[in-house]
Amino acid sequence: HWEWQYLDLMRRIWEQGSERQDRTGVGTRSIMGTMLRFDLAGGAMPLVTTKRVYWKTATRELLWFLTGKTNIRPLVLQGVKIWNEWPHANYVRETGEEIALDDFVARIAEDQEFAARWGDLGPVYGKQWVDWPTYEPVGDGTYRQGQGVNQVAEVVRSLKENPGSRRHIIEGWNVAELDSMALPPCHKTYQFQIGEGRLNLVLYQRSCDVALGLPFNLWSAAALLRMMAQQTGYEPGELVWMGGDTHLYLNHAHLVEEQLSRVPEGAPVLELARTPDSIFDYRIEDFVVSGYAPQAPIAAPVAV
Ligand code: DHF
Ligand code: TMP
Repeated sequence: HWEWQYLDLMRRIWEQGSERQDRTGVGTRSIMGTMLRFDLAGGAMPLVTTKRVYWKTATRELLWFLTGKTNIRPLVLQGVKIWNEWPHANYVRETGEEIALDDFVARIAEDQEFAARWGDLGPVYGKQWVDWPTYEPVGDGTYRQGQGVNQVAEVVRSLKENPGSRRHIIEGWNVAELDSMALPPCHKTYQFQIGEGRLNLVLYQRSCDVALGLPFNLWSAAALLRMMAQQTGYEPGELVWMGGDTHLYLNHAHLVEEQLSRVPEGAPVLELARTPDSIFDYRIEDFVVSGYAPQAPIAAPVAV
């Protein structure tokens, strides 16, 4: 079962990882440089079964990236909570007002102006993926803003027009804009490749929360690969996931212990119910999962 790769990684980090103080102050055990591989033939998906993973939430996040939006309000309005902590922490830091997370999120939902001011994460994934900023020299030594680059559309085009290329890349790490992002991108580089008529993808993730983030990241990368394959007419191939600092937070001990006592079950399959006109036209109803009977959820706090 593919999922042993995930569980083995979790065990290896917990037992052999080096302990590090990290930005959040929680502390981690960590291994630098890791890899997982999955074959997506036949609709198979790397969807973790040893706890319930909210794959619809992860899919909604992916579709939100593809809209180019960076404000959490559209997620909040769909009940997706995974990005709420960062704008909240920013609000509390900047205003000094000790508002509870739930009250802050309710205001984001109710008040569009408040959301515009306080709900934005800065130029994170969505912005860089579909509207990477460019600058053109004016001639007098100054620059003006040029047309943004839609990297996702470019990759769809290059896969069709130049399938042998080794340059099918979507990059999130815009060095010039890192300082204005709530979090610099974790899943930062997507490289597609055609081999033996199949579409493969290497994802490089510079920093990985194995307990909370990774199940989402694997699902989303596989879903993106499937969508790209559908749009370009290739069969889905392999997903190769590469991690930089791959870690477990020290306050996830209960999750690690519980999850490592469980055994993977079943082979969930994703069907794309429709072929949308473009990579930007998918809707949540297009994602139909069968064969997913996960074990019980395991809640754990997210390090902010
Ligand atoms: N920070 C940290 N420390 N770890 C992360 O994984 C992380 N991920 C981010 C932003 N910042 C992060 C965006 N993605 C959850 C999952 C993914 C995610 C953020 C949070 C999470 O809390 N998952 C829980 C609950 C999911 C839910 O309620 O919908 C889970 O049990 O999977
Ligand atoms: P960092 O910016 O200090 O590396 O912290 C980011 C944390 O969030 C780190 O624990 C990795 C985690 N993370 C994921 O694992 N996956 C994700 O998709 C995101 C956004 C964050």
